Amino acid sequence: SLAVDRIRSLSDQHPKPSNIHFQYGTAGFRTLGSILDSVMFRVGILAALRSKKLDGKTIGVMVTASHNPEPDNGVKLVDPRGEMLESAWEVHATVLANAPTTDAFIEALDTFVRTLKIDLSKPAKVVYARDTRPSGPALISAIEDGINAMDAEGRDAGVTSTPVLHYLVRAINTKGTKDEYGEDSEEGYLRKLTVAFKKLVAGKPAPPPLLIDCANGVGAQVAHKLAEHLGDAVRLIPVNTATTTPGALNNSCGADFVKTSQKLPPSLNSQLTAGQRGCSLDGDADRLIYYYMDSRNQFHMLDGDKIAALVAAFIVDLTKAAGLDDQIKVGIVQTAYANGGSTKYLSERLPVKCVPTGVKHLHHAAEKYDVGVYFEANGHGTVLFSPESLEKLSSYEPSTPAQSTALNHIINLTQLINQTVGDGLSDMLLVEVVLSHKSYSGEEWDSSYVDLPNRLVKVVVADRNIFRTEDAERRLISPPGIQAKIDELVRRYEGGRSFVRPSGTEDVVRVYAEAMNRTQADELAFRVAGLIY
Ligand code: 16G
Ligand code: ZN
Repeated sequence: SLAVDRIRSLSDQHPKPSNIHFQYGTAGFRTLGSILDSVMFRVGILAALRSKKLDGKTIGVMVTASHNPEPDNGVKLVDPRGEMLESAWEVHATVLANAPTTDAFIEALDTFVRTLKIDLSKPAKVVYARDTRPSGPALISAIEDGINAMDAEGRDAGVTSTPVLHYLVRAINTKGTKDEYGEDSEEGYLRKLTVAFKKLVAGKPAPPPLLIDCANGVGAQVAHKLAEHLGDAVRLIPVNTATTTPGALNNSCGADFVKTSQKLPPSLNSQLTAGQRGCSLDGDADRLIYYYMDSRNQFHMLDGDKIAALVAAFIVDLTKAAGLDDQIKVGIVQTAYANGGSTKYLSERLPVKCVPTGVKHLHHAAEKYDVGVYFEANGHGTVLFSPESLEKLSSYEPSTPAQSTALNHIINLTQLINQTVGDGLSDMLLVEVVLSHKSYSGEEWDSSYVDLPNRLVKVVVADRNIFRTEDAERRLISPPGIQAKIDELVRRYEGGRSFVRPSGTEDVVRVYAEAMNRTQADELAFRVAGLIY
């Protein structure tokens, strides 16, 4: 049974602030770091219980608020294969986090254990990590109290990126099995990626040095180590690496800044020269946005949609070259935020599915393809190879040297790509591989299709929960009547498209619009916003 006395005395040290409702949303719990202490303690307990429920498999806990401002923090749980926590447990997490007192919490725990028939005699293992936020260490110690309250085994993975933590969870749980994912350490991760990368670019001319904007976050630390492992294979130049400067994190830099403002971070202005390319990570290094300066010193952004198009085309080419194209089919997963230009371009070539925002939706949809390429426009994404495809790759006998080369490339890609979750650095190496194989500059990559001008607007409303959507968030079903008005507005704009959805991470409603030119996209966005005030 539960060690009630121990839980009680530890829980009393982590009281829930009154008048605050916590919610496990698309990205876990996320709010001001200063009010998350009780949530972290309870998440430690929940992680241990999830581990017991899954027969002692290791569960991951990541403390980060990604691209949000420095005072924010957050926490999310990672399931045994390195994927996001199963949705049903998001509700349990929310219930436990909101029990007002220690007594109420213990009662909720007890009910939870009985309803889910969790066998408390099973072992429990939890691995946890944090990003560079100043609130991180205290929040980690609250998680440790939760783990100790359950007498579970904790492993501190220190300060590292979100994708490394996801990798670790999968590596730990597959250790010694035939599905072994890699050595269960950050070093093991770096080695796995860089060994695959070096094989993929062997014999190719070294690409020009690559600027990486690390958003002054944990990506800086991982990028530095990655650069050492890569040596001359590609020279990385990490910038915005001030992880200890107060207020610097995600401030006018990083992938979210670039995507949202469609601008180069001012700190890179003098560094990115004509013809050069660079990229930005977000605060926990799970997102990636590329860009380049053209010969007239114009900035061009290459977002998640452009990455998906580049990578998917490359994998299709390789399956053809290997003679596997009728056995291994590539499919794409996007969200409503994917630029209409990309959706048109991709759906003329490959199956494309649209799903609601949030990595777990994309991930699950991508699992249904032989090779599923999923990217959010904001730069979060990866490529999944199904177990059957991996099997085919390992048993396939190529009939020509050219087929054999292509097959080896695909196999190396399965090692280079972090298949647990979107991974800014792994995706960056993937992009570099494709550019190197195709001898593409940023400009050539960009030319596959033209982005439609678009505009994203935030609207603060009294209650965002009254906004409900259908059709992968592309249509509003509530409040009634608004969708018809949106449709009517959209019809007046050439190439117009617009949708409204409640944010899963902020107390706002988002409006997206695109049209044939900048002015029209802006106008459509603001007129649709006007409908929902
Ligand atoms: C979270 C999601 C991200 C999504 C974003 C949308 C994960 C790990 N992260 O950051 O994929 O794009 O939320 O935010 O799922 P919004 O709901 O506020 O628009
Ligand atoms: Zn992130």
